[in-house]
Amino acid sequence: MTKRILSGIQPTSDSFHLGNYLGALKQWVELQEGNDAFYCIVDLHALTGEIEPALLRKRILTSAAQLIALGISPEKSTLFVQSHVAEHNQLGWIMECIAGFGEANRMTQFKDKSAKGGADSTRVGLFTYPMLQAADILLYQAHYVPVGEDQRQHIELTRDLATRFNSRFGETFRIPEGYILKSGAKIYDLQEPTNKMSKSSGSTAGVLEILDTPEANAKKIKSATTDAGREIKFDEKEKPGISNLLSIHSALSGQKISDLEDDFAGKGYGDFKAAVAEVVADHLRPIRDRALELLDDEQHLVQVLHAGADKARAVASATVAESYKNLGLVL
Ligand code: ATP
Ligand code: LTN
Repeated sequence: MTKRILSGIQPTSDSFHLGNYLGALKQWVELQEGNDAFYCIVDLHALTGEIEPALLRKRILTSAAQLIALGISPEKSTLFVQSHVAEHNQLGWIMECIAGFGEANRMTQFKDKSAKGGADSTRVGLFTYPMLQAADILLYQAHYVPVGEDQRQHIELTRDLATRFNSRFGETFRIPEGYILKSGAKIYDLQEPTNKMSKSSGSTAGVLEILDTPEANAKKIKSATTDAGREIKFDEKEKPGISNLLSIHSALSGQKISDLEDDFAGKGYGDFKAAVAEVVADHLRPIRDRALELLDDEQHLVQVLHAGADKARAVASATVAESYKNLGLVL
């Protein structure tokens, strides 16, 4: 049966990285086949951090270009920008009025991020972020929400809010389920292979970016941290660097890790790293080229996003109307 899929990604970096791609976006592409998928660039969520207008605009467009380039088809899926569909704010407010202060205060992402920034630079919007995320999901009556492990708590909150609303005001929302990849979904920083590859890691030396040149990425792979041994073997404890490179190769080439270990038996780290660099370049080159081509025609890109927003709005407005009616608001 066709399932409704909804997910979102923040436009908070100049380029997505390989962790985003292998941990999340590759699944988005797979899930658009045979399902009714809605994919959203959550620009309003990005306003909860530092706001740089010129940079934000550029990053929203770059995000869209990359999503299309890596395989999200605007014909198969509904690809849109959150701020183009005002219903997100409308239902977001309703969710804020359903959520308890205490339960919002238990969100670990808020606790982590606000602890880093300190009280003075923490915005109220960062606190209410999960209620807007709940609205993103519930507006589309999603069955599944493909996300990384870090989003599990936000999905649970979304389910709690929907259940509470339904039982208090009548059946309005589908209760969504997280669609969370188990092992193998985590790609680590090449320089610090015990930390996840992350856009906010401070340095990009260990981050493979989709929009980087193949040469730049090859250089990063060649200087990836490895242990002192010389065996190409998957052992996350003793050999986190080599294990990470094996995971990357395997995820992109489709070859089993055990086969790769056999292929590289007796060869050195240099040969192995060169092979990883080649696999990465082969996969990312066409994505990068297509994204840059799409960015050349900004007007067309914006048109595609507006068309997506029209499709999204049709679904979202029906949900808002239903929730308003059930709340007793006069339509
Ligand atoms: P930040 O460092 O600001 O938290 P991020 O680089 O982790 O950002 P997000 O925008 O939080 O990226 O994540 C987008 C999606 O990519 C999420 O579904 C997340 O789970 C996934 N993801 C991010 N980093 C990795 C990684 N290293 N390995 C696998 N999946 C990842
Ligand atoms: N919080 C998510 C981004 C996000 C999202 C969503 C994901 C905002 N709204 C709705 C799934 C569904 C993150 O930081 N990865």
